[in-house]
Amino acid sequence: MKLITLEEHYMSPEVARATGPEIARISPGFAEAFSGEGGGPGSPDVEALGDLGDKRLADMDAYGIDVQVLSGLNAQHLPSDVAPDLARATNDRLAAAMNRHPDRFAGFASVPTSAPDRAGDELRRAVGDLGMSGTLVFGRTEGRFLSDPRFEGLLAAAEETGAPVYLHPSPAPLATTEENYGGLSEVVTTRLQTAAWGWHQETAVHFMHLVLSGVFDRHPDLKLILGHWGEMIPFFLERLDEMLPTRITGVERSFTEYMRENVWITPSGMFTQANLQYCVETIGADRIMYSVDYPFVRMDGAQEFLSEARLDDSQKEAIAHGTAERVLPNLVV
Ligand code: GRE
Ligand code: ZN
Repeated sequence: MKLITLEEHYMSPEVARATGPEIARISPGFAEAFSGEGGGPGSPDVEALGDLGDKRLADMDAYGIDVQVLSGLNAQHLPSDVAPDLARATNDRLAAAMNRHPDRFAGFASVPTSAPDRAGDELRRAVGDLGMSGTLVFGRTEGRFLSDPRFEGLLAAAEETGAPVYLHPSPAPLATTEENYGGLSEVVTTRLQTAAWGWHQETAVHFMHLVLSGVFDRHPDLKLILGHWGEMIPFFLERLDEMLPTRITGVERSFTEYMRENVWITPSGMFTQANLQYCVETIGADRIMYSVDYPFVRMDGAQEFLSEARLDDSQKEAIAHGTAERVLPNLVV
């Protein structure tokens, strides 16, 4: 089965250098807890992370991944004075890799959200001139959700170009982290606040802010993608709809309706059949796209997970590639 995967990362060296201090400030212990050296869970294959060529393609070939939609890490933590230039450079570098391998690589742009007036233009350039398929945004920027008025230009550009915003987890502000996750051993605190739970809870809350502040009412054609099976939201739709009905929220639709009309979800390498079955039932196979979260998660099992699923072939094809081809602009097929 042809596989197109959407949450597949690479590290741009200049962005890594510029964002290092901010990551260390808001997520102390992060580098130690996830250093590639020890090869612990969630530790990336460092060589693969930096690679936009042979190493990555060899892994894709070995595990039957046809196309990776690539995204650079952590642009939302760039200092505002350097963010526009570094986002631009990292997008140019990604576009060059896409041009070298147009049938294997597509791209989600890095956008300079810490210089928000420039973010919409960079997304338009990336989609219009560089052939990218959307943007992947690492959570909050300087503590602000994407519902903050400063990001209206970015959301308008995403809506107009048809480019989805993939909302990826990222460290919460330090105070949130300390309040909610402190008091345990450093490695446990760091993993609990990040990839084990905190990132996902915070991304879910971010999505709730988008809904409740009317982002999807102002931008009805905005497309949002959530990884990790919708960052737990599908499993709480009953509760959200019941406790936050439209007569209380004042927004136009229910959480379930926004999930079915503006949002697509991906597994991010969480290959659990029960989650897939549940999300197909509640959200629909045509709103699920595929992702591995390479190289934080390895690609083995990506083909088997879908081929073994208790779904009909048309549902499997939609999840494996069909929905991505329909929803993402510029996807070379
Ligand atoms: C990611 O997806 O970006 C990621 C990390 C670190 C650990 C796990 C993970 O950056 O999924
Ligand atoms: Zn990821």
